[in-house]
Amino acid sequence: MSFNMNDGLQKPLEYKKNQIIDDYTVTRQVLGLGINGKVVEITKKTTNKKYALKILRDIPKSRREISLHYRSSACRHIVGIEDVYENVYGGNKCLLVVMECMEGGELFTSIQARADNAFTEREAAAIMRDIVDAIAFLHKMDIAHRDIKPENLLYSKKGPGAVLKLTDFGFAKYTSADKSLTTPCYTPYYVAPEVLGPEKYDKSCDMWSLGVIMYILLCGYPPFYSNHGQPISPGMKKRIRNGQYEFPQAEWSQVSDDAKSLITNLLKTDPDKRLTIEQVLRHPWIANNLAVPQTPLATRGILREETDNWMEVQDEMDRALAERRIDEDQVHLKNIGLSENPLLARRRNNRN
Ligand code: I85
Repeated sequence: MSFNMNDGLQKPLEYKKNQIIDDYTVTRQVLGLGINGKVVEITKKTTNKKYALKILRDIPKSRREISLHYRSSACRHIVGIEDVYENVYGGNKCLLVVMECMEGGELFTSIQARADNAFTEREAAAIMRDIVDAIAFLHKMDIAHRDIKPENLLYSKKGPGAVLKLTDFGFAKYTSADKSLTTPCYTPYYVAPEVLGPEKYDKSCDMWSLGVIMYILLCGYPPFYSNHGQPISPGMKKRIRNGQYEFPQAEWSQVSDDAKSLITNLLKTDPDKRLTIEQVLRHPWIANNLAVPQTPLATRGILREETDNWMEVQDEMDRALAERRIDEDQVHLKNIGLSENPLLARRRNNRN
């Protein structure tokens, strides 16, 4: 196996120039549609093994996606990259990413399909631990994923022994604190905030998503949703902005306080107050996930009842993520301005 060898000795990414169809049989089986490209099933000719192929246009953005994904794929909880091709396809330059095939499908589909009755808080904690490991790996390398959502969490296979992995680096961003290489010369007095970079706020976007996913894992419905079944209502926007959500008794009365406190500290509207991935790793519900109570959860039943609404839940998470990616950059600009500027600081005090 060429991926998941977490020995720090990753071979450099090589774009193969020969035709992908020399090495793989491309099927018509579509596995999914991303915003940036289609994912189809292919088989390697020499081994007859299945893989997933993501087809991207050859533009700088796609090269960044591939480079960040490739560097991350040494993690056990991130989908592995097998090969990358640079081919011309109908006159257009394309980048073809061959990934290990995740045959177990999406996280919540698999929870919903479980045959055994009880899905417990301890199992939810084990799943969270896997997602947390993926994010910790990325954040340590100063990579923010920025699109952590249920559709991007896939199981390696069906049944026991399946590994949960994160995919789609289409919005991922390198968030180096050290901009000295990219911006070699500025005088600190005059440096614009965007030059310093919104380092921390990209990572905090991942932490918010983690909070939303954990909430859904524990009850089967999202913390924020629109009341009338419309895609995105002004009311829902307002609740997200104000962090207005509840733990309704019916599903939450048996859930541990540790779990609720973790969610509460992930769904902080102020990114500065939100937990970092390092803090989550040390949180007892994650660090000690084997000792989490085996309380049965309502999740599976609710996911089944609400199957028809699941597409809407996904759309809403997409839009919320898109807004957050923009919003938190602005929050960052505001924060720097306030801290450096006595006039603004006085205005702020007057307001309160
Ligand atoms: N295997 N977001 C939703 C899929 N193996 N999938 C999406 N962006 C990506 C599809 C649309 C994620 O980068 C995506 C990307 C990569 C994959 C991917 C990678 C590796 C898979 C967009 C499957 C699969 C394979 C066999 C069976 C099944 C699923 O999706 C299922 F169980 F569903 F039947």
